[in-house]
Amino acid sequence: MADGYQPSIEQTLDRDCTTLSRHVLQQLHSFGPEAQDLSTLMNRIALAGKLIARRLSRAGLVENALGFTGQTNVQGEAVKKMDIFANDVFISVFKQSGLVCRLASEEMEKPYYIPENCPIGRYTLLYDPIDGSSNVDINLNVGSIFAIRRQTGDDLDQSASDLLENGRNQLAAGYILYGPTTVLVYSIGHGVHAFTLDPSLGEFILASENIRVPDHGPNYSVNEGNFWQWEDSIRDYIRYVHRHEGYSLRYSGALVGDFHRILMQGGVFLYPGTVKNPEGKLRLLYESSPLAFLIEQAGGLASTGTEPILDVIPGELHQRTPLVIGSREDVDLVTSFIQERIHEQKSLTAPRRDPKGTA
Ligand code: P6P
Repeated sequence: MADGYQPSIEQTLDRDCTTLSRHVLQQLHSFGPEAQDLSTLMNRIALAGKLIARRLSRAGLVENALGFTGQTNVQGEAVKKMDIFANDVFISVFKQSGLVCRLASEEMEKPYYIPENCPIGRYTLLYDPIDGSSNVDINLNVGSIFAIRRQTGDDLDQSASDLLENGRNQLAAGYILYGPTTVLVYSIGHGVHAFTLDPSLGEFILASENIRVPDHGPNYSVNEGNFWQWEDSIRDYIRYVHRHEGYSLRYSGALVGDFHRILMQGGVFLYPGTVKNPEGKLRLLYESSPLAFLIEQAGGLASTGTEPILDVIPGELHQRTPLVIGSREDVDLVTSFIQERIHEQKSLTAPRRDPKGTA
């Protein structure tokens, strides 16, 4: 090739060649063993996303793809056929990988151990295989949420107790949004990046790098049908946004889609505790914590309402927490109403001081 050859379409080719696995290595500036592991892990997650997207795109045409299985999962929720399909896809893509020994899923009471990968596999996948599955049968967006943690110890008793750690030691976190296009958003601690599945290539191609959530946005995303089950502080916040210009309620019933809107446009998503579920509905380890990792990487906040999600140490695998997540200013506004009520409560219950000081 002549010296000084300049490919004419270098930029376009570079973009089309910036696959997920290449992007991981670029971010880590390394071809070392851990970088290669993470690159391979993300590649396998991308494969799971492609397999699930393909199934969803034909769900209405394929026998036995839609509807309920008739079973109830550990969450007490009716299980959809797509939940099981997606759950098994993630298990399959990590077989023969030598990387992932355990998978902890919303759909499985205990972690699944891949025999040939244990105990050499040093990573654990925590995931919600299909989040928002009530949307599947009506062709609305659903998602998969994932987090990768390092396995500490051999876990020979299969208690998986090392998973009961806060979310700050997640190696990677992200989600796949199955919508008009299939989008994979992830972070390995070096910013948040989005890839779009190009069906003609069968590859996720880089779409946006270093996504930053606006400090404030117009969207608030919450199921107002629970209004009467909430604490007064949350009702105070809802009354505030009802009375002030510039707020729009957007709620799809699928966390991943609602979160993606908040990430891209700003605002706040809330799933507070209710009378029925005082700890909220969303699960910490494979829903709130991965999204909290992402939103903090994007410059936003994620709170239980009283403490950062990433600081919460779960007591059990499927622990739930309330969730307030999104733009910094909007999360702060919600938590300010919570703090105000806590302060009010304290002043009401504080021992009264006798003005004469004789008490
Ligand atoms: P509700 C879906 O079941 C899910 O776990 C999340 O994806 C979603 O944000 C939430 O529950 C919806 O719950 O009680 O508003 O229907």
